Amino acid sequence: MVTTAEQQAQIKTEDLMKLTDWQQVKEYEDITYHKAEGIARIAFDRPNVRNAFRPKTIDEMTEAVLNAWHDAQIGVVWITANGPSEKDGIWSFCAGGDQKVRGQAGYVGDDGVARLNVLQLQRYIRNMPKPVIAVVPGFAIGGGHVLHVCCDLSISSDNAIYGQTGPIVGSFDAGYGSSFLAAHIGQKKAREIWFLCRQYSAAQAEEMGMVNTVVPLADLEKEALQWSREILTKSPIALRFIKAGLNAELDGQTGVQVMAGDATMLFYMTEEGTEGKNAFLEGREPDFSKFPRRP
Ligand code: S0N
Repeated sequence: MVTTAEQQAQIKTEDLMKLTDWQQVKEYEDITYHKAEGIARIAFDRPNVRNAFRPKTIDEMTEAVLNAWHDAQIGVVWITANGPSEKDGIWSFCAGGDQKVRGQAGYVGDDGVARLNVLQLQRYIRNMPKPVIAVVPGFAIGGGHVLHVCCDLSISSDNAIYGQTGPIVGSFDAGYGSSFLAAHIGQKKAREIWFLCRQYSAAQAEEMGMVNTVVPLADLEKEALQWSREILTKSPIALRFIKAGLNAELDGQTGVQVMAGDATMLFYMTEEGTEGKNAFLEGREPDFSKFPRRP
C-alpha cells in the first residue's frame, strides 16, 4: 500500500537520515548538505512550498554540487529533499521554480536580477563524473521533475507524484527536460507528459522507466544507501566513462568534449602519456618507440 498522507506526516527527515553518520558540510538557508561514507546528501529544504526553488536555492545547491564534484572522497551524490511540510504533513522532492518570485525574464533573486540558474545546475549534474541519484520523497513537478530526469538514477518513494506543468503556468523546458526525458521513456510518452501535464504515480513512473525503483517513504534512504554502497564498490574510472559515454550521444560536441577530457586524464596517468612531458622537462627528444602500437 502507498504511504498515506497521514503516514507521511509522521515521518521526519531525522528518521530517514538516522541510518548513517551524516556530517553537516555547511549551513545553508534553502538546502542542507551532509556527507557520509563517500556519499554527498544535498537536500532541498523548503518543504512548506513543496521545495520550490528560488535563485538562492539553486545557488546553494550548485555550490554543494560543485563541492561534491571536487571532493575525491565522494563517489555518489544524492539530490533529495527534507520534509514533511509543517502545514499539511506532505512530502515533496521539488515543485520547480518558485512562482512567487518569477519575474519577466526568470526567477528574481535578492539582487533583483532575473535568472534561470537551474539550467546550469542541470548541466553540472549531468557533467559531473560521478553517479548522481535523485532520491525522491514526494512531488517531483515542473523544474523539480526535470532535475530528477537529469540525475543518473532515480529512487522513488511510493507516494511520489511526477509531472510537468509548464504549459499550464506558462513555462517549458525544451532542453534536457524534454530530450533526456524522451531518451528515458520514449518520444510518445514524453510528449504525453508535456502536452497533457497529467500527474503520474510512482508506480506509473517505474512502469514507464522514468524511475529505477519504488519503495515506501520510510525505507527511501535505506534503499538509496544500499544502492550507493553497491556503486561505491565499483571502479570510479569505469563509472566515469560509462556516464560520459551514455551522455555523449545526446550532448553532441559537449558530450564528446567531456569524454575526451576523461580519456586525456587517463592518458596522463600512463607511462606513454608522461614520456612527452618528461622529455620536455629533461631537454631531450621524446622516445615513444618503446610503446606498442596496439591492435
Ligand atoms: C506540486 C503541486 C502539484 C502540489 O499540489 P498540492 O499538494 O495541492 O499543494 P499546494 O497547495 O498547491 O502547494 C502547497 C504550498 O506550496 C506552494 N507551492 C507549491 N509549488 C510552488 C511553486 N512552484 N512555487 C511557489 N509556491 C509553490 C503553494 O503555493 C502552497 O503554499 P501555501 O500553503 O502558502 O498556499 C502543486 O503545488 C503545484 O502544481 N505546484 C506548482 C508546480 C509548478 O507549476 N512549478 C513551476 C513549473 N516551472 C518550472 O519549474 C520552471 C523551472 C525553470 O526554472 C525553467 C527551467 C528551464 C527552462 C525554463 C524554465 C522556466 O522557468 O520557464
